[in-house]
Amino acid sequence: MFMELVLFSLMLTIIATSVAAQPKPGCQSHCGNITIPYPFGTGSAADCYINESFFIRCDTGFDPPRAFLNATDIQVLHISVDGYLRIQYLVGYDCYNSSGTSAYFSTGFTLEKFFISHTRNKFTAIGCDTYAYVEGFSGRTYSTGCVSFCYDETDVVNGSCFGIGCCQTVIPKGVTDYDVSFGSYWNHSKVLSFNPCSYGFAVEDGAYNFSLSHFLDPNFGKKKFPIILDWTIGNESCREARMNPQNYACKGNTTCIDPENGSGYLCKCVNGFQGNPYLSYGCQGNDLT
Ligand SMILES: *[C@@H]1O[C@H](CO)[C@@H](O)[C@H](O)[C@H]1NC(C)=O
Ligand SMILES: *[C@@H]1O[C@H](CO)[C@@H](O)[C@H](O)[C@H]1NC(C)=O
Ligand SMILES: *[C@@H]1O[C@H](CO)[C@@H](O)[C@H](O)[C@H]1NC(C)=O
Ligand SMILES: *[C@@H]1O[C@H](CO)[C@@H](O)[C@H](O)[C@H]1NC(C)=O
Ligand SMILES: *[C@@H]1O[C@H](CO)[C@@H](O)[C@H](O)[C@H]1NC(C)=O
Ligand SMILES: *[C@@H]1O[C@H](CO)[C@@H](O)[C@H](O)[C@H]1NC(C)=O
Ligand SMILES: *[C@@H]1O[C@H](CO)[C@@H](O)[C@H](O)[C@H]1NC(C)=O
Ligand SMILES: *[C@@H]1O[C@H](CO)[C@@H](O)[C@H](O)[C@H]1NC(C)=O
Ligand SMILES: *[C@@H]1O[C@H](CO)[C@@H](O)[C@H](O)[C@H]1NC(C)=O
Ligand SMILES: CC(=O)N[C@H]1CO[C@H](CO)[C@@H](O)[C@@H]1O
Repeated sequence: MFMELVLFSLMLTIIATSVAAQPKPGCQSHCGNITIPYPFGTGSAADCYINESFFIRCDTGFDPPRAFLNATDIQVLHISVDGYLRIQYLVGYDCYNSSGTSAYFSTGFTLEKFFISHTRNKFTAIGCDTYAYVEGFSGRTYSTGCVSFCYDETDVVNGSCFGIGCCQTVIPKGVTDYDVSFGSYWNHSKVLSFNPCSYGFAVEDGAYNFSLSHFLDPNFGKKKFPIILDWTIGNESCREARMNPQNYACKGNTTCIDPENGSGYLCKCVNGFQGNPYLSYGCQGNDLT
């Protein structure tokens, strides 16, 4: 009996997940192992996605194929109909050797329609002679970042990001474009033996654990970390969007949600219903009563 219950709820979970992840009928459902639910879409048919901004470029030059936001090098790892995307992006770095700068890369990207989630990511910098700034635009130009100085390897607390050798700060609300730059006080000359580089990157909360070994890891600058982006439909509130029924994205058995930041809206199946709220007949009650 207990096993049956377990199996039964497992089945429900599987059904709910696969239903929510539905593409538009007739449209390509996957790119490699990434599921592409409507309002996102890929392929040549323009009605497979709600808007050019939601078009996923599936690059079959990779094996397995990789999903990208169109016209960018931003790789998509997961698409959720709950209003977020998980992407991955490059680490920025500022490296030195005894003759001065040896390598520099200012990472960053510009998004048209999506925002770097300010609640689910942190800007992270590591290094012992390190200023790392994030500059960008969120309706107004902003600049934020963090600073880390240390003089001895033994002062760095391995495994914890509390400001000595590693620091984290929040990313402002509504950021659509972001750029990381670096500065140092002594060109790392006082710490060169154990810390030749500063690194800076936005990363999903919990997806990076600092380790002292990253200071001397020659491959750290090639790493990519996951970042959560928020998406919404359009730029209207629910109230405004409902007044324009042809373009209203929330289908039957749904409610409309105004996200905290204001611009655009999201759809959700009403309580007790599962599926993709952006598809006609997408939200179904479970007929198991
Ligand atoms: C997709 O495949 C890659 C490796 O090929 C794996 O690391 C990743 O976890 C897979 N993603 C999903 C959503 O299964
Ligand atoms: C994707 O990007 C390419 C290159 O900028 C552009 O030509 C194409 O129209 C875009 N596709 C969509 C669906 O927006
Ligand atoms: C420092 O790095 C630069 C640029 O990579 C390189 O040209 C130079 O030879 C390096 N100097 C030393 C002392 O390694
Ligand atoms: C750091 O390097 C820059 C350019 O290579 C140089 O102008 C500056 O004097 C150096 N600063 C220190 C403290 O070594
Ligand atoms: C970070 O450390 C925690 C606790 O040790 C662990 O649960 C988690 O999986 C680690 N995350 C990564 C990305 O290594
Ligand atoms: C720091 O911690 C990591 C794992 O958390 C370990 O692999 C590494 O050896 C440690 N480094 C030092 C210098 O203690
Ligand atoms: C489609 O794109 C335009 C221009 O980027 C935007 O103003 C509009 O709100 C978008 N529509 C949706 C459904 O996101
Ligand atoms: C919403 O987007 C449309 C089309 O892109 C634009 O004409 C309109 O000004 C935008 N409205 C607001 C409030 O930004
Ligand atoms: C609403 O849910 C009911 C019950 O599952 C279903 O029969 C009906 O087709 C749904 N309506 C729409 C418009 O999706
Ligand atoms: C989608 C969204 O809410 N965008 C707005 C978030 O807030 C910034 C600044 O407050 C606005 O510029 C965005 O348009």
